[in-house]
Amino acid sequence: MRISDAKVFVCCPGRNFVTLKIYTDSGVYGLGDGTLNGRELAVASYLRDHIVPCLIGRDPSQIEDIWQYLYKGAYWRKGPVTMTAIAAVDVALWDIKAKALDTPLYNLLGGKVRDRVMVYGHAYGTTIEKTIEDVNRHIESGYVAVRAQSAIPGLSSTYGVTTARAYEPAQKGLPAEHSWSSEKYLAFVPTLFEQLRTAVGNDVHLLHDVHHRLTPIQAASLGRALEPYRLFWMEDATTGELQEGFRIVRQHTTTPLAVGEVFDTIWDVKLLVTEQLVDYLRLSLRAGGISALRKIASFAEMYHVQMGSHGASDLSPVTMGAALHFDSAVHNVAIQEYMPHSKETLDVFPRAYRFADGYMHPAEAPGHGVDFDEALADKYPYDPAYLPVNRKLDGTLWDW
Ligand code: CS2
Ligand code: MG
Repeated sequence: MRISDAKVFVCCPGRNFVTLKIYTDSGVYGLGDGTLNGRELAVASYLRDHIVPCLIGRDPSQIEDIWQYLYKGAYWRKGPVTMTAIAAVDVALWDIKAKALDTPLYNLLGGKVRDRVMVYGHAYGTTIEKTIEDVNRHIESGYVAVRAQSAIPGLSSTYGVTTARAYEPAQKGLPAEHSWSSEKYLAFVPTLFEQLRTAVGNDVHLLHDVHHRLTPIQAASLGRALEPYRLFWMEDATTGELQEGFRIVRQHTTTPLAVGEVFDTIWDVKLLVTEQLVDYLRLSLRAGGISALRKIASFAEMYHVQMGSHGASDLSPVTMGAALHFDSAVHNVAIQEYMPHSKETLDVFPRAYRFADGYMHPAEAPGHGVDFDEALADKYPYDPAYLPVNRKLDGTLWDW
């Protein structure tokens, strides 16, 4: 079998997605997700202009060799654009291999180690009461793990909180500017979780995302303040470029720590893993695809670190579908983020994975089980949208 062609599609069914379709001379095709929120066209060009011409004529079964060729052969390694593009190729090739062998993808990764994948949903509210109501709504619809975010009193907007039933991480047009105060945030969050834990009891896992907004010592103090409420994890408590920063957080708190949605390679987690500075790694397949994430998971397993991959709605259903095969087959996966896509998005990506009672089930069809409706996608052209930028109350660009 040979790769006969590959095409890159950029569409905006509610939000922007980059989709790679790799065709073979046997008629089997594979799909990969090349979406990088707010930088979609950079990945589309990287794929179209620099990768696709190198793929034609190659044997699609040589997934590892193609991965190494794209990573090492470019000379310029790592980085979100490169690793997202490599991920799109890698996932499409695993899809082709599994379809060619007529089996669900999880079978090529060692087979299922769990019957279903625990997911966490996103609850939020403009007040503590509304946040509690939304957590309860999630529990009633079956969720056993819920992330809770609440508007911070005194700030005009809070990332991850909206009055709409679903929030979209990026906003249309040029980046919006939000204000930020670590002091107001730190004074508020322990009260949120105190009231939340009292309201919902002990049976549900509660999670919280700090979005990298704190310094290590601030993150340490928040972790300590949240200990009585027994979080499943505190996510992105501080930035991860300086992995040593997590030593400060770790030495002061027993609140479990998760990080990694912005990481791109195994090198980004080396110290975090070997020094056991975090409990969960949140890299998604965007970080180099299944081939890369398997190695990261095996490395983490040696150090009692578990996986809990990023699953925001700015990763396309192709990433979710493929991630569920990874989650089903990899032993040290603990949980998967699940932020449902809009109806327009789901219509463009017919898929066979499903949610039931707080858990996700991977597709049982051959491959990863997610398809792409090109004709429908064509009706939704690219529409620029970006994540907001944050400034501190004195106007300084927030730097953590
Ligand atoms: C968030 C995301 O889901 C999460 O944990 O941090 O909303 C994240 O901000 C976006 O995926 C960024 O594109
Ligand atoms: Mg996050």
